[in-house]
Amino acid sequence: MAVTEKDLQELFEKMPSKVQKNRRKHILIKNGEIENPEIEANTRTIPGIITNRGCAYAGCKGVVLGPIKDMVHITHGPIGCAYYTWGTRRNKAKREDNIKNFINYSFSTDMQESDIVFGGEKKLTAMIDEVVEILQPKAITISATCPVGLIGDDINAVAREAQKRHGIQVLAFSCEGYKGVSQSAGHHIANNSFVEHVIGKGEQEEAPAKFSINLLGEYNIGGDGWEVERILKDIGYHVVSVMTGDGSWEQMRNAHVAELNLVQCHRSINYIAEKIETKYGTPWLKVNFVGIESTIKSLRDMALYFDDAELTARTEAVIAREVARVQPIIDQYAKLCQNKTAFCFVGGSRGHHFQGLFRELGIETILAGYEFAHRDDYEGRDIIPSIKPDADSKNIPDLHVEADPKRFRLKMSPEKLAELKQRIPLSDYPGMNVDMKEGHIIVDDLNHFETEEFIKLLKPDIFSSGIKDKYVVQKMGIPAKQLHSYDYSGPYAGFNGAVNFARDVSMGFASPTWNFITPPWKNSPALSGEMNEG
Ligand code: CFN
Ligand code: HCA
Repeated sequence: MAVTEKDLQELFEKMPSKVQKNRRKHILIKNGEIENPEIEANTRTIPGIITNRGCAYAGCKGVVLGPIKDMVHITHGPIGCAYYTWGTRRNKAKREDNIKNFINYSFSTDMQESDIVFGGEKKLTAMIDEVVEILQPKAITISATCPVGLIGDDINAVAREAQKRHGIQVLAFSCEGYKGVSQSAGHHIANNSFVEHVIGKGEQEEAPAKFSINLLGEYNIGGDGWEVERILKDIGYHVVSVMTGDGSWEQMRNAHVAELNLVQCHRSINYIAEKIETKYGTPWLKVNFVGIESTIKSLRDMALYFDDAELTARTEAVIAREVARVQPIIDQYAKLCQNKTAFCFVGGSRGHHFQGLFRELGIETILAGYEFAHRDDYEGRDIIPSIKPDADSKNIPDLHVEADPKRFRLKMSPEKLAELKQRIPLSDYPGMNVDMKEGHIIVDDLNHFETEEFIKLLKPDIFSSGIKDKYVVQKMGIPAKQLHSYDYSGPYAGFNGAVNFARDVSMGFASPTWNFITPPWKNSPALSGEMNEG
């Protein structure tokens, strides 16, 4: 069943008029006849609406900094903020020789009422000294939570002093939760600091091996990064650094030597890719390792970039071997998924990335959207050149970057790069709106009310989102697959990931649980559509 403009109208009419006016701009029915429809995104959620969004602190500390294993990440603020950004996002990290791993610890100044009244700087200073004495990290981050900004603690001054006192890097992030309108502002704050203070500060001058790459915007949720690295290493790539899944400060400092930056999550890290190109001359390539087809395309684009006969042959050999191994297994699972429909609503890039994998299983995404993506994620930057990818600059000042005179090295001649950009659009990427099918719905910052209304209207076979709405949806009798934490399964990226995803999704459909749940519309003729029949 497709949603019509009339259905949308009825849905909007249930909202107060001010809310209606706002939400109309965030919801679209895909209509190919309207070229490039505008969607409002990256704007403030109406207070009081139940949204899945998080805050700037979550985007900075939880998403971008959190997975870096050899830095101690201190949350200056209440314990809840520290705990939430440590225990819920799946920052998986392996032990490595000569690289410390603090991922299993959560560090917080645990601010109390007296710290709010009298200031928390002394407590923060004492905590840094304690951390250095006990753990001897090479670098520390301090992230500010809301109260810190409100009482005016100067975390930058504390960091500067600590850096002098201990001779290690101490980075302060003014990522108070209320900055910006979502996590997205926090990504930007974290990235700006990395470009200024971490990347390019290592000793290495040359790439340590042929085909050296950085993997940007891969956060290793459920081990995705490990699966991608397995494939890349098998083909013959050398991974200099990953930002930031199972990431390391030591490795990030030498990221400038890589010959190519791969960008997996475009939302959270496009800032870095652009800045590294300007500062160190490293081109970037948008990739997507979610789904078999996208993985194959990404690997082939990379081979085109490096333009080496042996690498290209190896790429094809690995693709052929992997597809032969996984496709028969996926085909078995796909039998349970044919002609099913999905909602796919995640924070940033995954709302788009997982649609391909669903489609490979025979599942069509009929409603999708992002919590906090920007217009370029929906509409595609190439389509609207006036929209800069870092539209967050209206909240967070953009970092001005110039070529680093000591470190800038053209990784490829301008002629060769220009020619390649023709063949593989290195910086051109279609937004979600392009891939959605006719009549399907695109919703920005989907809220709880709309979730329930769209479920009743469209009755999807599977709902994919996060922890905040999963159980409401399951109680409506619909299997819900978390695409943030993967419900503690995974990896879902690469070839092995596609098998895991196919298994988990088909298991969701096959579960007898749904026979024991009566969705609300089964007992309500109006909701089931029975009243309209005959
Ligand atoms: S791992 Fe990434 S892929 S980083 Fe981003 S935009 Fe979040 S934490 Mo949740 S799952 Fe999600 Fe993306 Fe990039 Fe994750 S879709 S909301 S801030 N995200
Ligand atoms: C965050 C982190 C989160 C939350 C997931 C969810 C994640 O936004 O602070 O809502 O289920 O992936 O861990 O996006």
